[in-house]
Amino acid sequence: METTQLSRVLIISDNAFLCGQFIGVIRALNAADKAHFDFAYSWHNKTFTPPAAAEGFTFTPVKVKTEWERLVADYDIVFSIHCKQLFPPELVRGTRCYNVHPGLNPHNRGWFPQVFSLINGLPCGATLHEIDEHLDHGRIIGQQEVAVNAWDTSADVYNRVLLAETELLREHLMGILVNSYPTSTPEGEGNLNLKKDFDVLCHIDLNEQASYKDVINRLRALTHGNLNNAYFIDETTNKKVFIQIKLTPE
Ligand code: 0FX
Repeated sequence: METTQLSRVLIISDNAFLCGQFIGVIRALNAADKAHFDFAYSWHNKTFTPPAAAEGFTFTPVKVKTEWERLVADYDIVFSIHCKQLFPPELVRGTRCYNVHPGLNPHNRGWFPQVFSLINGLPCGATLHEIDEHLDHGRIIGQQEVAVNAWDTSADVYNRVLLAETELLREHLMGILVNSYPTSTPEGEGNLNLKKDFDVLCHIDLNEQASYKDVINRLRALTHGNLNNAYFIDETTNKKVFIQIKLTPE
């Protein structure tokens, strides 16, 4: 009897919502297509709780920096679904690696893209791409820009981006699994933001001069639900005072 080797696919995610969405996309695949693949799930971030959609699945913790050799040996395809770890070059070269990124590469690559888009006006959206040795940089498989309204906060735009990421996965997953998909080169190197850039933005210097437009953009970029991002230091108590903005279109 002929036996066909299953392709082994690893999904590494630190984002429960998107991981749940991805599981939904996999579930919706045609049963005959799906039968050729064996899916496994990993995470790293200690605060990660597997989504309800993953009930009954096993999530194995992984450290890609030290475990890349095992991953290369064990998996044909590795997906980063908002995995907070940077894939080492050995992993990227050793097996097919893909990233779902909450930004429109090459604009505002890196940390919290929509936050920076709300400040610098660069386009924002979602990108599904091959992982290369640089951050959010590889060949692009699919992209979707999202609209940004004058009254949007970071959370409003981010929620749109998550849906765009899900759409991209739905559209391109099968092509990636069977290793047959077109790609395009990103339009240049763009710009890259790191967590430390976000941290700098959060500290509002009360003596800084700026236009109302810039102030409103910075505060809406730093308003994300109830998270404490933007703050100034109260001179009397030396305590941080956190700021959120509410914008209501008529
Ligand atoms: O998973 P993720 O949406 O994405 C982040 C990076 O932005 C992304 O480039 C990277 N590929 C991925 C692995 O990690 O991040 P998150 O779930 O920590 O945050 C989601 C949003 O929440 C973020 O875009 C802005 C907002 N946020 C989050 C934190 C932790 C804040 O406004 N302040 C915060 O302190």
